[in-house]
Amino acid sequence: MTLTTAVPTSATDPFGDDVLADPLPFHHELREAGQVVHLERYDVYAMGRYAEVHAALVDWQRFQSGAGVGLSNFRREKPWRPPSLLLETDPPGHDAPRHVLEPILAPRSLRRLRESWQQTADDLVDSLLDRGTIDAVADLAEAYPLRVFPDAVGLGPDGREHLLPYGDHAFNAFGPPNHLVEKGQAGLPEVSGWVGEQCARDRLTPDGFGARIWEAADRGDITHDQAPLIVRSLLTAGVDTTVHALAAVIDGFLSAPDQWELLRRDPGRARVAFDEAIRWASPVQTFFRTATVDVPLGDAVIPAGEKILMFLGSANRDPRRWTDPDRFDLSRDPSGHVGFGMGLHQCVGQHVARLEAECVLRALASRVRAIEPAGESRRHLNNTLRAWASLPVRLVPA
Ligand code: OVM
Repeated sequence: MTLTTAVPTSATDPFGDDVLADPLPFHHELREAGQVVHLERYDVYAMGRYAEVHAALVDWQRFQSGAGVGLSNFRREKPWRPPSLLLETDPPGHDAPRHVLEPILAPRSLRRLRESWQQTADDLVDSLLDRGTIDAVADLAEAYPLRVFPDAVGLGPDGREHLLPYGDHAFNAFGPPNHLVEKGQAGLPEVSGWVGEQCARDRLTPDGFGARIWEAADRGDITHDQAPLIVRSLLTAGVDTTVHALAAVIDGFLSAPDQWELLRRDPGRARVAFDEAIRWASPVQTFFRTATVDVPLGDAVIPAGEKILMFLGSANRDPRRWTDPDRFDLSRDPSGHVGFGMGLHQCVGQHVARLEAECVLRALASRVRAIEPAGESRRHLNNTLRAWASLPVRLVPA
């Protein structure tokens, strides 16, 4: 076999603690090594450059999701849970669930939530200002989504503490079975059992996203068997993602206090600030695809059936695409970033995330003169998420 001799290789474990804690040096190596790199440790391929990652994301025919978007190849291994009808599937099966969920989470459906979500953000920030020094992760980035999103889905009041551990485990499970996955195993039966139960029709309030999914089954747009799994996608992908995205935007402003001044002067920049944070931090760092055919790429060939790890976070800081990519900069146009993916599978919940972030940033911008570091920040390690465990900050009132 000489096929792979043209492919540069790396012996680094991208899911090792050191890389997860600070992935940027590895991303640089990956981009410099070539269009595609073979990762010896897992015998998979990797892409770190914007052009290649973007091209693969929009090429669902040659880069499929149905074999799983984690390291595990569903053609050979049993998935840890029934595969997602949205994330881990390809057309044509993917299409009905996607078409059902899209309008439920579209901007016009979210309009009715804006006023109360803004009020909740205003109240939360007022209470945080009374305390002065807070942990921007626990007290803001976790607290806010947990106040608005489970209600919007239509969950009951009990057991909501399982949401974050479930999402954290699901995102770990896209990686190899390392200590981060093992850490989640002990509590998994209870957490996973609770999540499964909440997807049933009679557990959901009649006015939420969940009820609307079940109504789509009544119309025949999806089957009644599919409805609970689509509700499960909301519970899997809708909480940890927004938590770590909110933490990222706070971290962005900590890294560039002059940008906070810009937002304060013009709170209309809240949306661009959030998208720039998604580009800059890429809370979802990676997803795999599987080659459906031999894919030639420069001098290399990715053989059919092999997994390819796409580094969204690396593409979002590729200097071939972005000027001064490491700078958190509200004056750039971050659109085109791949932090929400791209193409057919692009994040269906992105408008929910943007609305949450806009409410939080507007509440902060009108009340807070400065956000200052107030202690040691701590990373939270996850095989897929770029996350903070703790960001102690002082909120200086305006
Ligand atoms: C899902 C899903 C979708 C996107 C991300 C994700 C855990 C899960 O449909 O369950 O991450």
